[in-house]
Amino acid sequence: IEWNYSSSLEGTSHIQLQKKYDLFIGGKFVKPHSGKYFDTINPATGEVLAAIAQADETDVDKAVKAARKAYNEIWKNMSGKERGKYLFRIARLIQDRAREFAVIETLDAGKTIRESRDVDVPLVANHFFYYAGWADKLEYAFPNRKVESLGVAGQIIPWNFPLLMAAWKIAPALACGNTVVLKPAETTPLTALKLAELIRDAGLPDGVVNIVTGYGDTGEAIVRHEDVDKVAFTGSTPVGKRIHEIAMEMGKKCTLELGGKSANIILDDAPIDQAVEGIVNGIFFNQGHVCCAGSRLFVQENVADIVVRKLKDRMQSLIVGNPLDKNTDIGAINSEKQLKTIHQYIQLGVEEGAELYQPECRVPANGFYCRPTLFTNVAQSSRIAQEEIFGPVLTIQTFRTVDEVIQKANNSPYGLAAGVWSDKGSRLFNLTSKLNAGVVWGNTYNRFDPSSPFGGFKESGYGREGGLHGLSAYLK
Ligand code: TXE
Repeated sequence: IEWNYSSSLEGTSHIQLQKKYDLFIGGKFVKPHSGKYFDTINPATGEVLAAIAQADETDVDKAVKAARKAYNEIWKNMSGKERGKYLFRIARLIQDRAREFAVIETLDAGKTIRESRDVDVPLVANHFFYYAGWADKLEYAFPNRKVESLGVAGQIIPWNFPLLMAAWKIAPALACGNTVVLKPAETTPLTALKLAELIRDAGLPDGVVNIVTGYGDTGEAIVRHEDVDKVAFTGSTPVGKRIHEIAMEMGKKCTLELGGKSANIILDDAPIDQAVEGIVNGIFFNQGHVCCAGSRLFVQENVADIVVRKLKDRMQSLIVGNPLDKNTDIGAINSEKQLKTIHQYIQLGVEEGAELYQPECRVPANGFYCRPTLFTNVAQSSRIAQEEIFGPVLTIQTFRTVDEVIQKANNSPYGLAAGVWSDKGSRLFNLTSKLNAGVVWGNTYNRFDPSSPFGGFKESGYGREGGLHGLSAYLK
């Protein structure tokens, strides 16, 4: 199948996808034991992109055995410098194939090509570069510890940043000398499989990275496998809790990056136009499929009217549509299931008495799309203000005093991220220190860097990815 996207991205004329993708085990693409395949869909059109192998327990066992063999026979004993060379090579190959990765990510996930091209893929390369640099310096990173790898890491990732989450998982694990069995999400397996090809081309020893595709049961088979030493999961809170229980029962190391309902707080001295851009980026970036999305906006009462007015104006100019078009701001919702969830929450918000605003805009007839959505007049206890929607839906509440907003912002089962907007450094730092969130941005939002640890508190999970903390999670 060929997609001609020359109108949206100059330079490359087309992308070719296979009709069928197999499992990547022991350095080779192999057929699934059951012979079963499932479809991955282009959410922008609803059309099938490719058939994907469905791994069962037997396949997972094969992948874990391949990872163990590679660990025992090669990877564990390789010098950090050698491991680093492979990671550098992967990083450079990602840069070489950046366009291909960006287009495939957009096709499979529905995210805009602007974001895949300018955010996801560059961050993926950066992540590999960053951890490549640490591979031969682990004893300097942890001077008081004997650094020792864990063994085989089982990694399960979601569909909102498919390639980036694969990089967040694989790069630190490999840098520390572990081998990997990774399962991408069922709706977005294509870039992880492309990464498997790239890893093979980079000459990585067979079995160091294995990619098994499938649904939740495939993920659970990884978690339950007795020869998997560490589990790293990014996904929903209910599944995270289940994985935690299994991992604890089996005495495995575990890190969880789960949901969020992050507060974005505008103080009355904030630079308003800049803050409005930050709000838009905070909630509409990647269709709101972001664990740290600034989905709860808190505006100080005396500037609330102007902020809401400017925000509505700005929302009117957002373009919802074909994710391959460079002008699109909001692409397709990742799946029909997720679109349904979002619609249910919008309906719920209306029933809860909040005031709904959606700009008039045209969305394509086929595919899964949702207009940017705003709720004002929102009660703190309402479900739309408490639960993760994971879509382009923002709730707005107002506050009078800083103490009040601290109390409201922290009144959430989650604790992943937050944003604060103010002209005064003292007000920013005062607030950031009192917010119960793993990451707090000041006068910006959704900024990422491989050197910054990322992760949450409470129902947002535990453990950190990125930076030295991210290395620590893959060492004994
Ligand atoms: O998540 P799941 P879903 C939230 C978001 C979203 C909701 C549901 O609110 O609306 O979760 O999304 C694998 N053992 N987030 O249903 O099921 C699954 O195959 C092992 C926030 O897609 O958690 C996929 O690879 N693995 C989040 C991955 O877990 C299992 C990102 C995530 O899917 C499993 C995604 C099991 N029992 C959703 N069941 C974030 N923090 O960014 C499923 N999986």
